[in-house]
Amino acid sequence: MSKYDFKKIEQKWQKEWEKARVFHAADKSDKPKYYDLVMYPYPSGAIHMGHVRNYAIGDVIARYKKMKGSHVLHPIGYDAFGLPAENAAIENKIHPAEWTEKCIKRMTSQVKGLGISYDWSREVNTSHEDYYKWTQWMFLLMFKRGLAYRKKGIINWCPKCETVLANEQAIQGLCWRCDSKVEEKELEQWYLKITAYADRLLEAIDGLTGWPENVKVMQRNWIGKSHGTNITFEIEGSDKVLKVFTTRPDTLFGATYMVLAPEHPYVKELTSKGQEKEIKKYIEKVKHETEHEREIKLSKEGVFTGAFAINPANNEKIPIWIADYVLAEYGTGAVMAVPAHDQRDFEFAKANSLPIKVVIQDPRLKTQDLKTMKEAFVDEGIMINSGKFDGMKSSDAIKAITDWLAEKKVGSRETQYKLRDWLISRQRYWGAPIPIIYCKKCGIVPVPEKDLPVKLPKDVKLTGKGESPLAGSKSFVNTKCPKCSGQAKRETDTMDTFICSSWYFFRYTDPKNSKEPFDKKKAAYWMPVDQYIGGVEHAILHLLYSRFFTKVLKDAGYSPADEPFTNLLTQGMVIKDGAKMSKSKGNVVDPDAIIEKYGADTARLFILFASPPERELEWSDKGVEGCYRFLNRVWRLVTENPVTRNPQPVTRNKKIEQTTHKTIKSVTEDIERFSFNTAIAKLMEMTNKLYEYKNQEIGHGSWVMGHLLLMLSPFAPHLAEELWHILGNKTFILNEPWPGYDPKLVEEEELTIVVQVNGRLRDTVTVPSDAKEEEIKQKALASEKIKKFTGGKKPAKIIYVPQKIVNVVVEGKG
Ligand code: ANZ
Ligand code: ZN
Repeated sequence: MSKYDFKKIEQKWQKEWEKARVFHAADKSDKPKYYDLVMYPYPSGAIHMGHVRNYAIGDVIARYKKMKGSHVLHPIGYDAFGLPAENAAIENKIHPAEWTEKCIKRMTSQVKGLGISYDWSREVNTSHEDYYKWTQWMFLLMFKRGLAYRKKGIINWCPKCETVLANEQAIQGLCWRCDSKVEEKELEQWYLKITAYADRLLEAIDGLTGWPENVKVMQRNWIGKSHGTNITFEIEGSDKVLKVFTTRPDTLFGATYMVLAPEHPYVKELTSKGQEKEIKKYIEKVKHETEHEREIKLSKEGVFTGAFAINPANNEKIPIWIADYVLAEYGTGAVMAVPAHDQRDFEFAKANSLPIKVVIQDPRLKTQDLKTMKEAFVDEGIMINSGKFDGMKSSDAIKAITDWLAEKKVGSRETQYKLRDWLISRQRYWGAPIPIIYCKKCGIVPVPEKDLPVKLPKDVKLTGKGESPLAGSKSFVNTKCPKCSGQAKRETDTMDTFICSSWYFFRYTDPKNSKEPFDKKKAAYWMPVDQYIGGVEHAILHLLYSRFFTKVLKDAGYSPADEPFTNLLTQGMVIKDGAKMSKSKGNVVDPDAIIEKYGADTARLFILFASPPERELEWSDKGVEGCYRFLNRVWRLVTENPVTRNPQPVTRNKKIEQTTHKTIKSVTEDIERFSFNTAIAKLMEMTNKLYEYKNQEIGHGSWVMGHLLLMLSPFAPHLAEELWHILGNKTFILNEPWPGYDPKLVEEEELTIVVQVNGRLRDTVTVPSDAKEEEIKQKALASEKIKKFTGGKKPAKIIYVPQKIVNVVVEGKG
């Protein structure tokens, strides 16, 4: 059997499309705009199947929307700064810029080979001066608005990457990039004040109706807003006071001790002579634990400081301890411990023989016996041992006790967030230099906008060790103060590359602008992104940062949109033999090999057919083979049909026409809900039906086949384009309107079937005219009336008179 020459066809149309600029998006149009965006890739060297999947999904949407009459923006570019290029460059002894360009060249040719409808004229490269100039501009905007600041702090340090990580990049205590155990260090660093936007970032999540629920939950948890009360405790024999943050002020009467984080500023002066040695030893011990380890730690170790606090509710004297389960950076870094009602405190009290006092009665029990109590009672209940609050519901006491404390001026309502400011300094070379100058006289001076970009120097030695490589370039470091013209030094850290990707979707709207990061009007036209597609691994980092940047740009008058991405699709992973495709697992299928053997159309079709976009996709060589066979069937159907040579409409074939209309309806509906796999299945079905007429002149034939190709084109664009032209069309298929259908022709013809039990009419059922025998029998048996007459017995026999009667025979009754 003849196979179609995919290589020739695919190359031919990729050239033709480029020549005719079919994918070019003009800045304006009368049509409704549609901004379709896939997460731009990191130029690692070669694309993998995850990329192919991402781009194939994005392309179906772009092509479909365009044919549906939208003015589509579908851009691509490279997230080109970053550590891997720097490391690879060190290893291969070439400059990261050169390395990156090489990778981009290769990947671009691979992506182009897929025939994705990108407007390449809008390509961005974040490592080019014309881009990072504006990344630096974004930093200055943050600085101007009081959202960029420098502070000394405890930071996450990856010993392997030799750089600082943002909180979000130390995932469960491991480096997000290399999985090394993260260490803590104290360094002076630049931060972006994302916490100033915590509330807005949180509140707007409810409005993201086009986002998957799990991503929204992750963002909410990351921001971690919690309402509670700050309570002030006096310290015995000191004029200092201790503040705690609690979400359970109703348990105040049950606070039997306090715990400070080992880093709490009061620890030193609160520690009594006798406890000094032990406290010191403990602090030394926990110094190297990361925050995450501390959060999940189960050991309930701590040390008594020797000092006591006074519980403001009942004036009881309670001991002050330190323990690593209290985090320095959350709340006030101190807690009141209520072991009867908090499980962590309960375990700590048991382990250290501290008193436990029940102040909330479990409504299911008469009394709570401390001796037999096995765990804390953490639910709501009735207040006891709590003075004038006894008898109250604990949920009401939260407010009542807070009011009472406020009156006594020892408490106030408080809101806390888990979200921290974003640490953006990186001690690496391959990133955008932070545009800041330090002057002895003037202090911190931002680089004036006219002096941007602060260019990366070339005379730098990359070692991958310790300090920022920029510090080694004298010509870079030494400069003049923009204010006083005196000798000054440049900041030598570069920015976290997540800053580059926090605004690239704005740049696509105006990628060549040399006067501004982008033109406000152009951004106003295209933004927000209508559909964003990418991996769920970006659910927190990239998506939260992009939302933050968009809000700042809106406040500064640059963005019309408050949220960057109206709809978000998180694609599933590509797996093989049950595991994620990865080099380390050795189960990678190289896209190049598949394209070489079957062509890009087959690769795209398989990836879209094998699984709905959000789900995992299990690689299957047999599946690929099947998709290839299908495309060949379409090829032969069109090329070998007599009508192809004689496209004059002959007599119309009502049945085929109806099939076509039905297929249009369901494929359209499937694409609308991104159910690409079922859409493809319907095209396969239609092809099978047309095969029954393969060697006849299908009445109305070129119309039918043309419609098959129009619908196939978002999935297998090269083959569709070639056959479209073979049918005699002169236009590009992408410029054709998406086909509509005639609702009258889509209506199902139905049959009414009589259902009998033991020969007597008991019910009727309606079924589609083309329903199969088995389907009709099942429907008859499912009838409630019939069930009543059969008494639930298994029928002895079912007689079927085609298109008329189902007779159910049961023994005994009936
Ligand atoms: C007393 C208490 C009694 C608490 C009780 C809970 C239950 P979220 O919801 O996460 O905000 N806490 C406060 N600051 C802390 C810190 N720096 N490190 C560790 N734990 C800290 O949790 C707030 C609760 O976490 C606070 O309420 C406090 O314990 C603890 F029956 O105070 B609670
Ligand atoms: Zn100066």
